[in-house]
Amino acid sequence: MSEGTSPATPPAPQPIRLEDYTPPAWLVESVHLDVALAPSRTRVRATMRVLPNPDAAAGTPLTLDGERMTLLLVSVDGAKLDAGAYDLTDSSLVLPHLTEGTHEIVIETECDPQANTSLTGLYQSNGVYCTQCEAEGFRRITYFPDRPDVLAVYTVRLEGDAAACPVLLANGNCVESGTLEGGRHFAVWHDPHPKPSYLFAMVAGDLAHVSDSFTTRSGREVALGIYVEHGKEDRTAYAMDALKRSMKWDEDAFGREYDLDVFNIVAVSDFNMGAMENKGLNVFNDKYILVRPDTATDVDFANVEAIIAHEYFHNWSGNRVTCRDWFQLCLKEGLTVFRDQEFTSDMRSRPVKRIADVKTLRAHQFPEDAGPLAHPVRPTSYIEINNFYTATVYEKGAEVVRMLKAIVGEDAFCAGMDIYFSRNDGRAATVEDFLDAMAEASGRDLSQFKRWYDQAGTPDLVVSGRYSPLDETYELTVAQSTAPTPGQSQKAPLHIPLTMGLIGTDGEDLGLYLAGETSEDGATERTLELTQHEQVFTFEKVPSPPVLSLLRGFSAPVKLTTNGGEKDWLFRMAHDSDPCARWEAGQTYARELLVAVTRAIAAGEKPRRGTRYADALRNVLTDDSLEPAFAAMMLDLPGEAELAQHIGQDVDADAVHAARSHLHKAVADQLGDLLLDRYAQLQSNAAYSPDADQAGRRALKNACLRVYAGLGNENAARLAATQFASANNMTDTEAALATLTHMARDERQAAFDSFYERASGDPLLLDKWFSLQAMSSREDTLARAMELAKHKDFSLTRPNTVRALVGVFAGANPVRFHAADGSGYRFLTAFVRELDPINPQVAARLLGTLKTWRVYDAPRRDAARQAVSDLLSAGKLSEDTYEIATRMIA
Ligand code: 0A1
Ligand code: ZN
Repeated sequence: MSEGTSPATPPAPQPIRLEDYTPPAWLVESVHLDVALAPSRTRVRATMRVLPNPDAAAGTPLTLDGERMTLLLVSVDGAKLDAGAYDLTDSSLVLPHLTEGTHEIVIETECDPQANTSLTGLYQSNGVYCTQCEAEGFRRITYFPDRPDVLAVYTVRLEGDAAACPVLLANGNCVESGTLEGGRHFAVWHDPHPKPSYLFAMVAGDLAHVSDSFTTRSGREVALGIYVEHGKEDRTAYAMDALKRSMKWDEDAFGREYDLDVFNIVAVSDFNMGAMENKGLNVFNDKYILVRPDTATDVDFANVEAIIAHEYFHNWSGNRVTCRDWFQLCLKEGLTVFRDQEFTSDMRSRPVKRIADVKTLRAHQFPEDAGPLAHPVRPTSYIEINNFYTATVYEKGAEVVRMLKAIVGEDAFCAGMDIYFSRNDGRAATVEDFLDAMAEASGRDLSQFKRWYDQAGTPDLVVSGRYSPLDETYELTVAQSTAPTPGQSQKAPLHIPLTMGLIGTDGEDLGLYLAGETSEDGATERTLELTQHEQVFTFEKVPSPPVLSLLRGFSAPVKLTTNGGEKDWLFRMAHDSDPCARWEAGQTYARELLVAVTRAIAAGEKPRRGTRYADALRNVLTDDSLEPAFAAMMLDLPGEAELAQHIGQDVDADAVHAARSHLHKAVADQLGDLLLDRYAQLQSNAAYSPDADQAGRRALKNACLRVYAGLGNENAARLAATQFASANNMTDTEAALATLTHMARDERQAAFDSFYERASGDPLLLDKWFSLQAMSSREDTLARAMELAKHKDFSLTRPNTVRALVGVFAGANPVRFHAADGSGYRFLTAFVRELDPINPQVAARLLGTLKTWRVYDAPRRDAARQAVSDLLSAGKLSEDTYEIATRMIA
């Protein structure tokens, strides 16, 4: 650099593109890893047999990915290489002169697990060594072609201090172990199934363990182990039970059997995501393993069950059949989410699970699809792949599988799954492989359906129905469109399954006779297939004007507008035979009411009190035929974030909050005594069980408390404080605190202080303490969050705690996060800046919570843009955070 010139700006990170995919030039047959564990100087000796890929261009150098390690030695076929014989950069090691044929490459490296706060590669969590290799963490353990289409057989020899690391685990089966001099010991693990490097795992430390076993349907005895910190063994029973149920379910529902002698799970407290499906050695965020009635809520129990299942199901959808490249991530994730959703539906209530999934989709994926971070289920480019573990890839990916099933039918879907698994077993597959299997099994042309993978954005369906009394027909006109998303201005029509019914005046479903069909159908529900911008369906033999019930079972991830109104919604809240559509009728009514209240408040007019809506909820509360969990969902008003999304532009977060509080209070006023009666009836002295029935009753009881608390008065505070004091399970404790947290009353402080004492020394409880305060709608919440970020129990190196405080504030407290003066945004971006050098992955995810900023009004938009611009100009960011920040304000 010459004097007087400023340093050159580093080049902007370059995206990786799907269209540039080329097969690997070299394959790896086998890898032997020799790992000598030490906190700051762990040595890894990798011995691999490599051979040219017959499907790739010959004569290409061998490129190995690697970063953040010290290279100690490279040898080829027994001969050590001089530094001049290879090219070493910050991110790769290239061996340019390999001749054709098979070679043995030996590489020795050293890394520093203790200093690794990014929690990818090899790191320590509370003194336990563990690894996280998805997506590209293996390249921090050794130099290797770290890409999912290079599948190798792994043998791992782990050596460590016997006192510090009595437990030594890796993938597969343990084939040897023994003691060594100097207080050290070793274990050798062999995994016979070829796998990509992202599924590699090892764990070493002083852990307690509980064991059990499972016998597969062909008689293989599998030893099951769950490893946890000492003293936490009594929180593992539910996870173990869920694991055994998952193993059985995958045999029954998908014909998939487990394929090793051992299945181990390790729970660690510091983990970037929920859990990881490493072959035979799943590593979990301990939040999703450790549950006991006094430490975990019903929702926590349900999450444990679902995530255990999810990771286990990956053994086939992800591990046996893996992904060719990271653009195909939905192939394993969407499919596995679909499979875990089906498992939960079979274990619990199918309608309640479906509604819960729709709520999740609407809360997380719809806003993503409508904002600056929108991307297709199969993205076409990325800078940092870790930024694409998104609601779109996971949840919308699962919806796409569900729609496919609706279109091809149950039998063809099952046949297609069998073809997919058997044809691609041991392969790195693509979305096309999946669709080919389904097309073959069903005989259907899925070329238009494939657009769901490539086109971002949530389609809008506008539907109008017209009854003709003269010829007793009902004509349904359906138009579809999708708004432009970043990089995709033109949208083509999608192949959409629309499940519907017509309800007669007596509340009974009518038989459906579609004009032009030769067979007399008469079924009361059917799935229409939309393929064009606009389509008309005519139903015959309709004796009187029906009420239209659309999107039953939420058959497609779309936004729906119909020409129905309040009368229809009320009718369907009472009569729709499809629980999902019935719930949706209530939500639609409440949403429209809330929009009207927001407008009235802004115009200085007297807002409506929702009398008819409250009457409909009264019916829900007194209808004993309803499942309590379903009734609880019916009682929930749409959230403020969802309303903001629904309004879509120039949203004033304070007005939305005021409107929702107004309607909440109005409903509480009108239902007051009934809520108290139901609350009292639902109290139970039965011993706690996390099963769906009991959990459903608690959900309804706590929904009564929550709605009643809309009164915000002394009675409500007393009720919540009494529940807090007398609760004998965490579900009730947390529900009481979640009610008190919004109040400005003495009971609140007393309860939080008492909970803090109880949480002392228990990180999972402390995280609840942080998040219950961060979600408070009180005006002083930001100030409190700033204080809490300096609390002695808060730490930037613990992702769960960061998410509990900052993630909850930004993601679940719209009125305070979207403060008009931008203070919430600045809190977030300042925090992200501090966290970025420590843990870029978590920092980038946190920044993603800003993705809805464009729907807010001008002062908020200006403040959000400014906060992100300031972050970008404040100094070098990680690629993870840089990518999110630039897309956010592009
Ligand atoms: N495949 C895991 C999730 C996961 C993804 C990435 C991770 O690190 C970047 C860790 C875990 C799953 O779907 O459960
Ligand atoms: Zn997954």
